[in-house]
Amino acid sequence: MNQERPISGRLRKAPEGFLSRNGIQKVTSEAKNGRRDFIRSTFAAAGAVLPAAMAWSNPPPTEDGDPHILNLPEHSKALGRGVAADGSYGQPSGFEANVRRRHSPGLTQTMQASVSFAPLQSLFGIVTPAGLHFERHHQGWWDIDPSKHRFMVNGMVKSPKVFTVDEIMRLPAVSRFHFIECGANTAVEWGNVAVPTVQYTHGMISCSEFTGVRLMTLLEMAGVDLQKGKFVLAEGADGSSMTRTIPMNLITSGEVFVAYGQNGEMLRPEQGYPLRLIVPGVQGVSWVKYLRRIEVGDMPYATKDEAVQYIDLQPDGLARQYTSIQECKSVVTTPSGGQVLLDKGFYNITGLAWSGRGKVKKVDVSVDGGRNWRTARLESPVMSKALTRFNLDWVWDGKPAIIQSRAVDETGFVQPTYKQLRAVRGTRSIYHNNAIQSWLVQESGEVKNVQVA
Ligand SMILES: Nc1nc2c(c(=O)[nH]1)N[C@H]1C(S)=C(S)[C@@H](COP(=O)(O)O)O[C@H]1N2
Ligand SMILES: [Mo]
Repeated sequence: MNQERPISGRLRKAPEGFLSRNGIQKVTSEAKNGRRDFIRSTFAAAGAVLPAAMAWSNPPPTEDGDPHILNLPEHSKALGRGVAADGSYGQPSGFEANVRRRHSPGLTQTMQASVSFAPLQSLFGIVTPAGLHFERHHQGWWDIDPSKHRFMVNGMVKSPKVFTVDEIMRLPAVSRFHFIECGANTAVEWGNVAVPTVQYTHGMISCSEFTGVRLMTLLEMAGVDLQKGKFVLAEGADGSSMTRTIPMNLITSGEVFVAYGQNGEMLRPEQGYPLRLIVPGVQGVSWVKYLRRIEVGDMPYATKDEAVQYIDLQPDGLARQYTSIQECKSVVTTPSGGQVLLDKGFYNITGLAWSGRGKVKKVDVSVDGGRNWRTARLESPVMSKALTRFNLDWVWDGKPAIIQSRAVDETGFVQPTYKQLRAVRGTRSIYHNNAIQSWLVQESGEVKNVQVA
């Protein structure tokens, strides 16, 4: 399970005397604003650590002035590889082979009814590359022939309709960035620390630009009866009988859509190719993959995946049903469990925040287990029901530090501590754990998953 790359791979110890001779001057002359000033002074304070790229793109000349031109690497002298004559689909660098989605051994009995987690610790920005999108299958995934796939609208409509994928792709399209989070994300941490890395604690979330047709457009084409029709049932074409009730008000608002596109290309088979339902802000299970049918009805359907599964057991022994919205949540992705800081000094604390109720308004970060908080920078774009990236400057003094993030959304909802969440929800739930995550940076630099009281 030790697939984590130490983040210190990006930092290098400068050669002796380097800061005073060359490096710091270069940075100083470029110092135009407070941020650069901050970085300069913190590197000076930290003593000897400076990202190599800030000062040099080539190795510095040696003492006798040798500019190293005779030591050019092979890739600067020989011909590189050409484009492929029969076309190609680009692949990540071979040096990034460790960046993979991974399953958690022992979590599920079969690989068909299982989960693979996205490597959040290795991702930048807010978009999840399609090949690293988390997977949750109830009965395996399929690569369905789009020319044979059909999508039906029936129930409380004037004229039930069957669409081909081509017919859907001719209709007015929308493209939107949204996160999808499995309701069971962070489930194993309800009672205590259970897994070592952010990939396993929070990796059942991904964010993509999806493209498709508003479900309302398709319902209107079938002559939906909005007087009677207050809910729809969404059904997938795999063997899991994945069916979920969705309230009509989410559909009339125009938010729900039937997607065929993901990050500029067709959906990946693992994500429901050729059609999947996008239900922004709502837990992943309602984003039905291999979507083949929408039935309009006048009450909730109480299917197996909402009556007995995907319910929240409360401390009093009763269970909540139809708790679909993914509440405001955030997590620091670097530094995070399994990573190693090799030296004290400057680090960029970074992470992700999201809310199923709209935009993220603010993220605060603590490095002392929640006693003091500083407000992080939110990187643009900040979009409704999409992942939001945050960053914060930090100088590690080499002493143990507990790093946390706390998000607030535009409704004013504040992400709870474990203490607050457990006071309401107990510890026996599976779904909707949005508690504040803590990472302990130990004196050795090793980062560990911990929970603070
Ligand atoms: N048809 C179908 N749709 C499905 C599922 C499934 O097993 N079959 N799993 C659901 C669950 S529980 C989740 S969390 C998401 C996962 O989507 P992903 O595999 O694209 O990450 O799809 C949902 N839609
Ligand atoms: Mo899920």
